[in-house]
Amino acid sequence: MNRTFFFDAAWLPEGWRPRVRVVVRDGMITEVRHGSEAAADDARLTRVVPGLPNLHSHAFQRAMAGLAERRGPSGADDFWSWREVMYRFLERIEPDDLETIATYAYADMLEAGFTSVGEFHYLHRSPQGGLYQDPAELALRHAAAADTTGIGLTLLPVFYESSQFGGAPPTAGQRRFITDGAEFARIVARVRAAVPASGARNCGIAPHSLRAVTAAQLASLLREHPRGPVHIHAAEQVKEVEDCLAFTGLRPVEWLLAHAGLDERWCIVHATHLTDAEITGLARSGAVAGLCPITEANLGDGVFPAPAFCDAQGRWGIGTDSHIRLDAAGELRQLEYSQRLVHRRRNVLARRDQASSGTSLFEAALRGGAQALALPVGAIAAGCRADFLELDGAHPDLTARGPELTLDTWLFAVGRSLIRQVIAGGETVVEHGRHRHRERIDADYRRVIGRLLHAD
Ligand code: NGQ
Ligand code: ZN
Repeated sequence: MNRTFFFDAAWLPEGWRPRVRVVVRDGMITEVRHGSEAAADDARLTRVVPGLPNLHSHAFQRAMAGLAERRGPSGADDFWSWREVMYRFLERIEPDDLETIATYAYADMLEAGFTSVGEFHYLHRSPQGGLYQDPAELALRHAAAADTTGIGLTLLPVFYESSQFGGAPPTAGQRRFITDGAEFARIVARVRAAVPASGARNCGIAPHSLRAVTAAQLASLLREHPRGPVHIHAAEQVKEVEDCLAFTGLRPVEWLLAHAGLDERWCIVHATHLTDAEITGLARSGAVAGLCPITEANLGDGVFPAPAFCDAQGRWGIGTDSHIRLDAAGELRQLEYSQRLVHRRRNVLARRDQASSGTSLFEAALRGGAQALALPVGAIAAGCRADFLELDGAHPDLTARGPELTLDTWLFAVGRSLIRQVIAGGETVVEHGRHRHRERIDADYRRVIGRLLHAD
């Protein structure tokens, strides 16, 4: 489909420019010109920025957002007790349920400012523990949800084999995640065939964590999949760092740097607990740190050492992980605010050559997100997918402010409700802040969630 757009002002790779005209063919930008005149049939938008890539999602967890905010019997609630609640929640999710939940999550993501997503997908088996007739049944439900909503998708099938360092057998709660090497290869091959790579689709692999995958399996996965994104959870919890040290003599990121050949293919999800040497090593590797600030705050993970990592030119992007709250501006605000609270300073992540905190944060997250998803996204430029957010230029908080204050105002002052329209792959998927299929998506979701929560 071909469309032309005219933006009063747009944030291009070179900065804010007035009167920008954009030509889109088959969902991709073919031409960008600023200082132009509008043509009669251009779609007209006020202030426009690229949609943000979301590099880390477990879509099904959206349905349990808000259900684990109650004190447990011991009063010692932490990441691991949350994980038990999450394992119980996923017990009875069937394929249709998963598609409905993922569709709901992706529609919410689009409304929240994310136009592409990396789905770190580990629910492979049925509730009874068997593989489906199509071993990629559940993976492909995410592709269907992406088709329905219009979001760009990099699918990352997860390899999961053990419950602890040293290859300890999986627990009963983990039975739906487990595959052997051959089953995993079939899932990846099936996804690659059913969801061909394009400007809006890609497929990588995700060894779940150093807890869940042995060193030998990781080596063979990397041999068998020499190209495409590789995502892994690492160094999120202090206990995980201690267990890794006890078993291998190295910390998780230290181990990955020494043994996994980290480079631009990799996304290290969380990377919360790092030594100075790990910070420099990870930054130099070219891998992306997959930060999930709102989930990390919700789970009590810790605070990422962002100033040192940014000083070392480290690359990072944003994931929404558990989807406890979907909000692109809110993720970047949380990242900056956690730094302000720890360091008792302001504008901690604003660059030396870019005074605006909002602009510095948004620019880094666009670049890191696009790299981690390995999709042509994250910029209003020829060759990129046409993913645009219209921030309401007529909003009272924006009218008297020049474009260069738009990102600071969005991230820090107004938030998610400033997003009026979202264009994904050239199509208008969100208007007046609502997904175009919102009514049907909500109705389906209400039906599914009612059954999942009240089945017994
Ligand atoms: C996950 N989530 O895979 O959904 C994990 C929990 C684990 C986060 N780490 C399970 N935030 O790490 O074992
Ligand atoms: Zn995760």
